[in-house]
Amino acid sequence: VWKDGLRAADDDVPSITKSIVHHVQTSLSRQAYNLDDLGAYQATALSAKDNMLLNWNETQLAYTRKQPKRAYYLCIEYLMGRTFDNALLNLGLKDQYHEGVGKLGFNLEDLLTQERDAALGNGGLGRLAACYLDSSSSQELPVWGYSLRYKYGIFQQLIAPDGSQLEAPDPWLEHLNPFEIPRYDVQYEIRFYGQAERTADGRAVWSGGQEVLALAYDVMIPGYGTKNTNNLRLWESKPKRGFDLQSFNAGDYERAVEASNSAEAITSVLYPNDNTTFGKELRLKQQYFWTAASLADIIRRFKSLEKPFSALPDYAAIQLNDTHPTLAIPELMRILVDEEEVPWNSAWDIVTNTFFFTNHTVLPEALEKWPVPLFEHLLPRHLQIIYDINMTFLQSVEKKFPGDRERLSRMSLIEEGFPKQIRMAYLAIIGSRKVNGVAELHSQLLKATICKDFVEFYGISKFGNVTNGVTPRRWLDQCNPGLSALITETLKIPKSEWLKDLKKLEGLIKYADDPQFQKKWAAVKQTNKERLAQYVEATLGVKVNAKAMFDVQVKRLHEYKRQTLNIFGVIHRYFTLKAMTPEERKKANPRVVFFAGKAAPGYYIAKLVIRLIVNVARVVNADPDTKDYLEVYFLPDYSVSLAELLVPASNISQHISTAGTEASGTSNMKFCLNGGLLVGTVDGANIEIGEEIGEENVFFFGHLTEAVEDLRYQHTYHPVPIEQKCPALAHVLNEISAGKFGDGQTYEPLLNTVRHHDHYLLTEDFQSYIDALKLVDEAYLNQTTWLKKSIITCAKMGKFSSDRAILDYAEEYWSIEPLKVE
Ligand code: 26Y
Repeated sequence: VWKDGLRAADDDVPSITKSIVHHVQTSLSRQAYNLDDLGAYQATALSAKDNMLLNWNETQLAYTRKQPKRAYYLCIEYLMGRTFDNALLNLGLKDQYHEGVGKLGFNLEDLLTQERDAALGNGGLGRLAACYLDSSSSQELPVWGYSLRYKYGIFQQLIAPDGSQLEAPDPWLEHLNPFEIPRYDVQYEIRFYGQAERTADGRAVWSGGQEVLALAYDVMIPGYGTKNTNNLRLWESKPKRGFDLQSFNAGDYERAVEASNSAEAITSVLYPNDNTTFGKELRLKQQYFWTAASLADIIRRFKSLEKPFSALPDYAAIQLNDTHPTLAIPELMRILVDEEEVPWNSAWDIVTNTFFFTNHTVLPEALEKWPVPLFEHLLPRHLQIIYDINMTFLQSVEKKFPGDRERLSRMSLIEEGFPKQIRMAYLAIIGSRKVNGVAELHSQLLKATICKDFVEFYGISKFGNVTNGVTPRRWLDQCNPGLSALITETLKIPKSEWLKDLKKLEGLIKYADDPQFQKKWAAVKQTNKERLAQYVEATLGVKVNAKAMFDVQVKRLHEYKRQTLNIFGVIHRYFTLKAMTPEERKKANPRVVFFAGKAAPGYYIAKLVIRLIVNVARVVNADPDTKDYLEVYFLPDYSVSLAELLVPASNISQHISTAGTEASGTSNMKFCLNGGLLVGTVDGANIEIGEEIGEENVFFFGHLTEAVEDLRYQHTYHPVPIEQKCPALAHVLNEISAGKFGDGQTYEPLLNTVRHHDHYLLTEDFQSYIDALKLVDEAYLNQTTWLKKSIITCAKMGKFSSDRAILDYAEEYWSIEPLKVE
């Protein structure tokens, strides 16, 4: 029913088809009779968007009216994946749209795959942010996300004929993006460079330099089973003045557009680095551009409430997701002190009650530090402010620990050296109300390492833990509709109930031994494996044995994540199978090993690992002796959408980082939620997964965190040759060197990282890894006990819903409350 000329779809099928046709003819100005899937997708998505918009408007109106305290989630990455399917699910309109689209001669499933992933992130950090937005809306919490509208997301990964990774741009905005709304009325001016001159009253005037515009784009975040629809606001950089008219008139067109190009460069591309810093000025520019625009927006909204600035912490909590938005701290000081004339100490009080900081890694190479000269050139006023914060802070340290000069230099925001560097993590710690890690072990490690001095200074209560979570909407219901339906049918409660209260999955435990239920459970997994096999056939042109056990490791390529351990294990398995008689082989457990993941373009060793995997796959898959027992695939261009195919299809997944290096991991949660069993080290959230589902259902192996430091010490000062320490691994490395998988020379730099310092302790963990995989094989042979493990694993994953995590942040950190939109 059309309520008025502009009003779009209602939720009955005739209105839906009507609104789709309306968009075909108006928004797309095309005709229904010669429409392709892309056009049909766009029109259908626009129709769904209209539905979301109504909810979005009502939500924002409710927030404006009731003025609740809000939380702002600042994350420089949001790995959203596709929006359309999730929107239909959350709106509860999937069936209606399926039917409506069918009436127009299209298949909804085909239309869904027309959408390009919004891949504005690298990995765990960005995907976590996306899950948290879904949970915020679903839990009816007033939370807004802020980030950048990168014109190009994470690069597309191609595999060259020699097996190495190639990168291509990701022009995800090439076609119309139906899910974003440009807000031409929301723009802020952002300054860079120039001069900062202190004035007598402790304030300063920052002038000159470059000014660019930040333009807002809004992305609606619908909640599941609620009207509440939050907002993700993305900033695009634009030149303040279109181009330099003077140069233009003088005929110098290049110069005329230079300034505009430099402004647009800021949000042109996502940096493809994950867990390693690189210190480029453009990246610092991105960080400031984003935090300054977001703060300007937050402050404008706060000012409309007409409250004194001292009330800011009662109306806004700002979450700093890792150190990337830490500039928000000196920026808020600048706004308060320089622009709003708030006295320095009052301003600092406001700041330290408004911000919250989450750390996502303990790897030293990921800790951001900016060289003072670069920083001073780009943000002269902010450097002054940081120096002032540092001085006051160190005075208070001196007061608490008189005469402890070592401590002062350890805790200083400025690291001495050539050049001096600003320690962003320390700035985030001292500028925030509370600090947390993302899994129990990680939070413990933080307190014992990076935060140690700060724990001694502030006391332990400033430091907490919020274990990560994942949204069961996308990571179960959406990616695994078969399992979702089976769960609903078995629990005999509406799906909306357990999807919002994931502990309800425990109701499955009593069926874990039931042969009928087990049979259905196994059938769902089999269907998912066949779906993946079809994808592999369609993309790589090879047939996968879907009867074999599917073994999956998908994540960013990084030495600490040890994809090397996996591929060396595969090679070991291949040699073992090769050495068997055909009769012996028949007893082996057939296995298909999948890898996927991107390497940072400049990360040489990680790229070599990809090359090795691809070439091992070539040799192994071509061997008729072992073909029935072992296949290996590297699936190119890992993405959220590919994960949605892989996660439901795994029998086991591997999370095998060196103990103490993976802060949490979140794909471990996704695989287990879908009934895949976990092979992993005692690290990150693996530990808590083990606690929840019972260690008898997890395949743990490897050294514990406590042992790592000693082992590394041994490796440095008392190295034992690898032949002696781990002959099986030595054999694998020697065969690679000898050219078994293509030119051995190519891999020497990678092999040497293991032979020499072995920082990630492969030689120490290899044997126990192989042993763990043997246990997996034995367990898999008994399908009854295996299925029981699989069912219990899923049933006990309730803790890892991102709803639990976001409610924890809301209550223990941000002090915000749900506000239901009626
Ligand atoms: C400084 C810059 C180069 C940088 C860019 C991206 C540094 C770090 C990152 C990304 C870090 C990241 O994704 N960390 C992951 O966060 C997940 C969510 O908390 C964790 O589950 C995962 O263990 C951790 O590696």
